[in-house]
Formats: sequence, C-alpha cells, structure tokens
Amino acid sequence: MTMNLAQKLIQTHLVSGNLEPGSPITIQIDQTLTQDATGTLVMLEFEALGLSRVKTEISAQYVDHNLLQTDFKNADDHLFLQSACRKFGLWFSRPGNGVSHPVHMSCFDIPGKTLLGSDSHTCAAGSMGMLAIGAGGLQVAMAMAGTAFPLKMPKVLGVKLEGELPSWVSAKDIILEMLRRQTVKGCVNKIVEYYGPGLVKLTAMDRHVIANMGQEMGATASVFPADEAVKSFLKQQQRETDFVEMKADEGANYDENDTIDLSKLEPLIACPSSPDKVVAVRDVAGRPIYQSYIGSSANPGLRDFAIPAHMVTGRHIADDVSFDINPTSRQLLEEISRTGDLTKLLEAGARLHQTGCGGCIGMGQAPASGRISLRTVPRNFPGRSGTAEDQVYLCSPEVATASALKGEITDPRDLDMDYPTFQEPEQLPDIRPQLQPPPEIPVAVELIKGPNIKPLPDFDQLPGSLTGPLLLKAGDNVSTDEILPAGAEILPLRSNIPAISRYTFSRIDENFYQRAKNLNGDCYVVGGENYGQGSSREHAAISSRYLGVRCIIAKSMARIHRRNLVNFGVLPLLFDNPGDYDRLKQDIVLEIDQPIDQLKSGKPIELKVPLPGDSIYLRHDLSEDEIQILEAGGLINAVREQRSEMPDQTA
Ligand code: MIC
Repeated sequence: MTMNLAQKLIQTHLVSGNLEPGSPITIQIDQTLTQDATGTLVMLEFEALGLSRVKTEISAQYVDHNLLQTDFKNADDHLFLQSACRKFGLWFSRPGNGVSHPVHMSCFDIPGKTLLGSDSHTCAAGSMGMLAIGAGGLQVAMAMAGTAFPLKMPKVLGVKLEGELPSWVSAKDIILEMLRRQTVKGCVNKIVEYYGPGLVKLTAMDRHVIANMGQEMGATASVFPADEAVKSFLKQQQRETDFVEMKADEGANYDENDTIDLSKLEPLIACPSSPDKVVAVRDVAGRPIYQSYIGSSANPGLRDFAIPAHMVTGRHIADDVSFDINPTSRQLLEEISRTGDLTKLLEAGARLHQTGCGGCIGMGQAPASGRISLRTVPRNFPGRSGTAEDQVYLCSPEVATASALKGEITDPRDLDMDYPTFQEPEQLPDIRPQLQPPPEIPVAVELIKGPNIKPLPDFDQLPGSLTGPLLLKAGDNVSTDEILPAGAEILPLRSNIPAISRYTFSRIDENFYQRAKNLNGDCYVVGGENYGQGSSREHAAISSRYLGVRCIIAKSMARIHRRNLVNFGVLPLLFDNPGDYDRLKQDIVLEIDQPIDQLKSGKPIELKVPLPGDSIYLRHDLSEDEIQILEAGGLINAVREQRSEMPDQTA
C-alpha cells in the first residue's frame, strides 16, 4: 500500500489502532518540548503523578515566554523549571536562548521522529519531516513518562505547491493564503502535508513559517518531506549526521487535496482580529500604523531579519512608527550582530527587544489604543496584544518593514526598491552548548518552589445529576486567549491556579469570576463553532473547572482544548442540532441526569431545559478511554487509580 508521509510517520510510531481516519489511535512519542508558561504545570503534574525520570529520547524545557521579571514570580518559575529539569532528566534552555520552536529545530529536530509539545505551535517541527503535535501539559507529562499519545487518526490534506514565489512574496504569504482558503477551523482533526515542485526553493525555515501556523487552521500537524533543504539546515547546524530522507511514497493519495500556484501569490495580510481575515495588502494599504513588529515563532529565520535589514539600509522608519525587532534566538542575534544586519536595523530607528516570545503573547509591547500594529506573529485574537480592542494585523517581514518605512500599510512592491537577495550561511555556531543537558545519571535534586507555585487542585468526580445555571453563553471561534488571557499581568500566575482563575473569561465577561464565586456550585458554559481555538494552555480548562464549570456545550470544538477539558474532568458536549444553540439563554438552569451512564449508552444525551418544547439533545465524540477519564474526575485521578492497581506501570 502506498502511503503519504503523514501516514508513514504515524505507522512507524503506532502503538494501537489503525490508519482509518477518525478511529482512535495511540502513538509513541520520541521527543517532548515544554516552555515556561505551560511547563511549570507540566512539572507539577509529573510530580503529582509520582513519576521520577523522563523516558523519551529527548525532552527539552525552554524559558521563552515569561521573561519580564517585574517581581519574583517569573524568576521563581525559571528556577523551579531548572531544578525540575535536573530532577526529571530534561534539557534546560535558559532565558535568553530564544523561542522554543526554532531553538528546538536547531538543536534537536530529527526527520522521522515524533515530537509532542505543550505549546500549540509545536507543529512547526513538521518543517523537518517530523510528526510534531501541540497538546495540553498533562498530555505532555504522560508522554515524558513514556505513555503513548492518544488521538483520533486525522485525515490528511495534501497541498501541492507549484511554481515559484514572485519577488516580495514569501513563506508567510503561503500560510496566509492557506488560512484564507481553510479559515481558522478548516483543518481540525486533519494533518496538512505539503509536497510538489514548489518546495524546491523553500528553505527549512520557510517551511517552519508555514508549518507553525498550521495550528491557526486547527490542524493536528503540518508535515513537509525531509529533503535537500532539511539536509542543508542540519548541515548549517553542524548536525548533518541527523539527516534521514523522509518522503511520501510515489503515487501516494490524500484524503483531501488542494494546490497552490506560488507564482500567483501576492503580499497578503490578516486583518483584526482573526488569522483567517486575509486580504491582499493592497486592499488595506494606506492605513496609518503605530507599530511594526518583526520576530516570533511564525517568522523566526535569519532571512526574516536580514531582508528587513537590507530594506532599511540608508533609510529611516517613519516618525510615528515603533519598529520592534524581537530576535528569535541567541544564535540569530549573534549572527545578525556579526553580519551587521542588526546595526542596519538600529540605524534605521528600530527598537531591540530581548530574544523570546515577547509581545506575541502580550508580554510587553502592547500597542497604543486604537492604533494599528503590524506583526509577523502567528495570531491576532482580540486583546491578545494586551491592549483592549486592539488592531493587530498579521503579515510577512517584507510588508511589516515596507509599512514601517512609509508609516502606513504598504505593499512592498510599491516601494522604489529591488527585492533584496539573501543567502543562508553554510554554517552557524552550534547553539547546543548554551543549553544545559540532563544529568547523565539520576541525582537527588530538591524542587525549588517559590511562594507563587501552588499545588494542583484536586478535582472530584462528576455528580450523579449535573444541575446548574448556564453561566456564560459565548459565540463562535472563542479562543483560549479569551477563556484565559495571557499578557504580562496574568502569565506570572501560570503556576498558581487559584490566583489565575480570577481572570477566567474576563475578556468576554469581566464579572464571570465573581458570578462563579457567588454561585459556588456546578455550572455550564455554551459556545458556538470551534470553541477553544488557539493556544494549548491547559489553564483555560483547569481554571474553568476550578470555578465550577462542569460541562461545555458547543457546536464544535478545537482539538487541544477539547482534550484539556477531558483531562480536568469537564464534559465537552456538542449540540446534536446546532440550531438549539439559539434556544439557550444565559442563566437558565440546565440538567443532565446520570451523565456518565448517558455517555456510555451511545444514545443522544438529554439536556433538560426549562423551555417549552422539552429537552435538547446533545452528542459526544469521546473515546472509551476519555469517558473513563471523565468518570474518574480527570486524568490525574484516572492515572492514580491505575497506578494503585499496577504500581510499577508508569514510574
Ligand atoms: C501562544 O502562542 O498562544 C502560546 C503562548 O505560545 C500558547 C501557549 C501558552 O498559552 O502558554 C500556545 O500557543 O500554546
């Protein structure tokens, strides 16, 4: 049987199940990636599960999100993570080394391997012929313990790339074109596999740009072949021996197909406030901008900084613009310093920020009220920049730089300038010595826990009858940034669930926390399509559960958040008839009798509502394992139960 590359990667890691789309499978995970904003909980979970040392080939912990140290909290988290790496056997990447995804790519990506990361943009490693998936922290903790990762066998969407990109059009425009076609929910439970002659001129870093934002379409993973471009990247990183050719079989089929003729693309831009609101730059050209931002995991490559540097050489940015340079990694910062590109950017009036995720997640760099910010980052969900009712547009470094020069949204083709050329250096300094390896043999290490690091809350099982008010009715495409915002004020509370829960749903209803506290009991939340899109932060599920939300009913749900809800004992249910969404009004009391029995029955689930015309019927797409987890009140409880029966299974 001929197989596409996604199927091959799954087949070689399959522990249970078969490749029939939609069927439950489990796969072995070779590597894990955690970052600080999600990693503190992962380590607390690893500890709570009673586990001692990771069993993966490589597990790496990065500090790239919580870099502003306005008090002790983030600094304490960094020390905690460093001690956890020593104790549990992970690599530790200290603050200043850079954004997890490109640093992991430089140090550890190996074609043919699987990677699970507690960051939704883990899918970026698909650029290297890997199967790389973002997941909630608890899922990653389980993978660190050597447990196979459960998912539904995704459909594979094959995207054939043809032709060559014109001048001033780059990888970001390819993924923006994909978003224009697929929207933010078009690829849920799908892997997007890119192939075809158009790949030849796309470097591994160009592919990273495309693979990274697969998450913005809801995809489980993005996959590229490991070919000459991947080999050159590994050579550049002095890791050529890690190269393994990976490609689809000749004549392989895909569940769905699409084609992009690269030569037909033009500079694109995603308008506020969703990554799929994509239009041609020329359609919005002329709007005055306040900020133009280069960097993040969505445009992390050397060329993404070198091209802007060449564009601004001998010129100065407009007076009203803040031109923000966020170097992706220490390696990149060293290289642009060495080549002089950094000087060119600074001479043109750029502002230099520290390496890391920075303003992408609202950790500083918030734009002024009502002003336009152009960013090369992956997402522009409402308020994510830190400014209420922000106006964030997503674009390529070329568009961001042209606009910084002009002071307004500008199609770079309208500049009186030749398209700069860029040649990747043959070799870069090896960054791995900057990371701290795990101790070779286990050593006794005390976890360093500052006062803000609180134990995980214990959650009980679902009650026999789940009765409570509909505390919040939300719309379509609610992102986890709206369920539990990030930003400089809230991110330092990531290891303190009681404290962070105060911000639950605050972007949608600033009184939600108080209303939940007053209720002090079980409640429901209703959402529209694609509920919980975006980030992998399991805090969005935990804080909901902590405030008494026991059931989410939506028209459809995003993959990672849905599973995070299950992991923390919150029922993720779907309207059998999406039209019933309109019948439910906030504050009415809802009831599901014997929820677990109803889940197991295979029949529609009856939701009792105080409305004329009786009950509403719901459905679920839970596997048997997921129902068991819900029955136990969450995954930690379920694992503890299992471990008490089989003490040596996961330690
Ligand atoms: C993001 O881009 O939203 C984040 C911050 O990287 C998140 C992780 C987090 O919330 O910590 C993600 O994408 O998973």
